[in-house]
Amino acid sequence: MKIGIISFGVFLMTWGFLQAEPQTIEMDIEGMTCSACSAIIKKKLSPLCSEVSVDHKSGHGSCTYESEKVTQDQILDVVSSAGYKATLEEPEPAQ
Ligand SMILES: [Cu+2]
Repeated sequence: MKIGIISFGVFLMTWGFLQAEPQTIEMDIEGMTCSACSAIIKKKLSPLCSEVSVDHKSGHGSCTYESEKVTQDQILDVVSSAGYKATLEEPEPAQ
């Protein structure tokens, strides 16, 4: 019985994941000076993104989001509302 409930839960999670079509956005973020800055941005983005990574040294941020619920503009807006300037990083062309 327990196993049945667990596998049903796994099924639901997998289903939700397949429906969501997660996308990843890569950003250049200006204005970060220390790890507190990247922590603030991470915290602000966490409600929108399933995975967030921000590095104040490289000025790079990336976040994984569900394209049906969140737009790239919303993510950039959240970063600028925190006081930093985010621009989309164009993916490097494959060589
Ligand atoms: Cu800082």
